[in-house]
Amino acid sequence: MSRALELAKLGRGHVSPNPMVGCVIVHNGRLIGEGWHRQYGGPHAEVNAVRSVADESLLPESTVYVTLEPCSHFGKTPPCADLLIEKKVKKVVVCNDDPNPLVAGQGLAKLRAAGIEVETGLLAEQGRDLNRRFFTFIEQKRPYLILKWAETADGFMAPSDFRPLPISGSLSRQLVHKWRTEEDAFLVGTNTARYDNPQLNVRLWSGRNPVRIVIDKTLKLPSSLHLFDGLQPTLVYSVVHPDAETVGAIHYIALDAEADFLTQLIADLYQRKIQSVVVEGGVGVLESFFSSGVWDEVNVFKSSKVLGDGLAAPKVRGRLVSTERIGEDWLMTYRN
Ligand code: AOF
Ligand code: ZN
Repeated sequence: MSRALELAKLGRGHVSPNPMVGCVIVHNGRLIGEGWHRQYGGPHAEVNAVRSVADESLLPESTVYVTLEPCSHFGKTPPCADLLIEKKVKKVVVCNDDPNPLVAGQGLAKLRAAGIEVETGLLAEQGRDLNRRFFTFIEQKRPYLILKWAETADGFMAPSDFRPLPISGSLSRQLVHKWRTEEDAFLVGTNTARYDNPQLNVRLWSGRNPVRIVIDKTLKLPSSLHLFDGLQPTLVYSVVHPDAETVGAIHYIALDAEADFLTQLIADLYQRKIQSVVVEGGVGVLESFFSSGVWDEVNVFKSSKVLGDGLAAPKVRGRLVSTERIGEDWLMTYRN
């Protein structure tokens, strides 16, 4: 199952909003096949694993290790449970049950009804951690929310005059670009959009661009900003009515000024099937997520630079789960 989890990870950045799933097939203690869900809309892990087996006559004496309950529904592909039944595999060992209402136990029930031995819960905690975005999205009906910023050794996020000043080092910046290929969307507030003029695209890594999200409540941001270059899907949230709902790749969404802004924003992102969002700042937006209590993870790049004065970074909440050296910075990760 450890191997299956490793394989599952190879789908990162390619399968959202589907989960990352890996599968290995073992005959008499020998690995005879393996596969993973490589691409959204493509074959599931079990299909790829079965296809990789050279001698299918071994399958009735084999055990299938799969990180997610085999599906029972006709989605973009036929049900994996049916495939395993058709191949008459002996046993199926599963890491996590599939919370997707289209499956939710029916895959396991189908296998058992066909006389296949089924075991569940092997390395379940690792599996849930790997697919925490998928589980949060399905179970809580909202994207997985990651708050991220860089701060100086003395706790400042920017100089007081808003002048853009790199705080984290080049390796940290490269890591953030890698994240941009893996997470569905990156969000910034009005001041960050205006003063940092971020592009929120992928330049220092290779992979697909994320969706950009900008909060511009009164639609006052200048159209000359990179965010409005139309080069990648961009969602602009306001509380005033836009002139047009869609301008090329830019979508304007007017929320109800009387209702809670973040609650509506998060619900809208869920409707758009955005499974994970990295909130990049600024301080006001980060603080509002902290106060709402609706967030999952914090990533802080702590630099050794000292500013002496400036815009104070938010006070971190949550429990520290890891500390990692990234070039000259420390990356501290917290979970809610
Ligand atoms: C599996 N094996 O490798 C994956 C599964 O639209 P579809 O047909 O691709 O179905 C997507 C759903 O199938 C997804 O939401 C999840 O419930 C399950 N994913 N199931 O048996 C896999 N990726
Ligand atoms: Zn499937």
